[in-house]
Amino acid sequence: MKKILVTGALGQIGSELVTALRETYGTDNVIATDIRSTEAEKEKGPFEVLDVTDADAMFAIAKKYNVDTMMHLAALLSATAEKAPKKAWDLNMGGLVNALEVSRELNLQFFTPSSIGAFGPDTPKDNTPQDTIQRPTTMYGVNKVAGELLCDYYFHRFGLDTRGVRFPGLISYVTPPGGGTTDYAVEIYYEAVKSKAYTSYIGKGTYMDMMYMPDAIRAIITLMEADGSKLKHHNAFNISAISAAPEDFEKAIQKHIPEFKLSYDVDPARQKIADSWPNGIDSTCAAEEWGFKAEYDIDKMTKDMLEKIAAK
Ligand code: VAH
Repeated sequence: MKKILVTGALGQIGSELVTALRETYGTDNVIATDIRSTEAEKEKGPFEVLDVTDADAMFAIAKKYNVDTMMHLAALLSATAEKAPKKAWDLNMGGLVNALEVSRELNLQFFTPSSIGAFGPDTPKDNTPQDTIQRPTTMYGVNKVAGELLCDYYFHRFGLDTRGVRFPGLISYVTPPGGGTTDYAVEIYYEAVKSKAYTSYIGKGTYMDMMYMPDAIRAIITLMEADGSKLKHHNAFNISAISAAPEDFEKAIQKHIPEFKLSYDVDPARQKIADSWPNGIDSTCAAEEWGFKAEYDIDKMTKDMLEKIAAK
């Protein structure tokens, strides 16, 4: 039976991943950790406060619970990282090296996400291949490319079973994202329900890969359960479900809220980041090597998002 340590467990991905892992493997087999704690979290299952830049603390928690799997999610996202690049480097890379070292010392199976942010302006923008040029122009992207290479290194050098995916922008209604470039694609649904109007900081015609959180969570668990001998790539699998621009969300929302109005007030900083990323990536390797398949297109996601937010 798996015993899993999750870092960044209170984040947009972590909060839903912990719930899904506990349903799959049992509450007591999933140790949630984050830089802060809440009483509510402690009541849901094993929880520890952990600053991922503290290697000794991370090792102690992994040892205390005798885990066999590490899912490392704690990181600063793209827009925040551009405002504080040195802090982002220290947290994103320091935390990752600690998680890899603890995993190596205790021989844990390892997961950490990369992102479409690992691509840059020179990367082919459409049907972006699994293996292609990666010269990102953001600190977040530099962190993600370095992270991909580090995870490959730990696999080849130490035989550590490292696995990961390049996530698109993730859309969810449980825990809001913080400091991302794709956050507009979450905000738009909340504002559609609340005020039937939204002003997008990303401009019309800006295509980016997106995915509904249920598809993302299923992808993590499917990849980690896959037969490792069948994986040609181990880390940084391209996965996507939707390639969309703000006007595509507007159209999908108007099928449910006809009076919904989308306007634009472009934020140059986040637009610059978005413009450096692909329009749509190719997920063939993930499909062939471990059976990745997204179930939510923009219409199915929009229906569920609006219903769930209205019910909150
Ligand atoms: C961000 N949501 O915007 C994250 C993600 C692909 C985007 O990495 O930074």
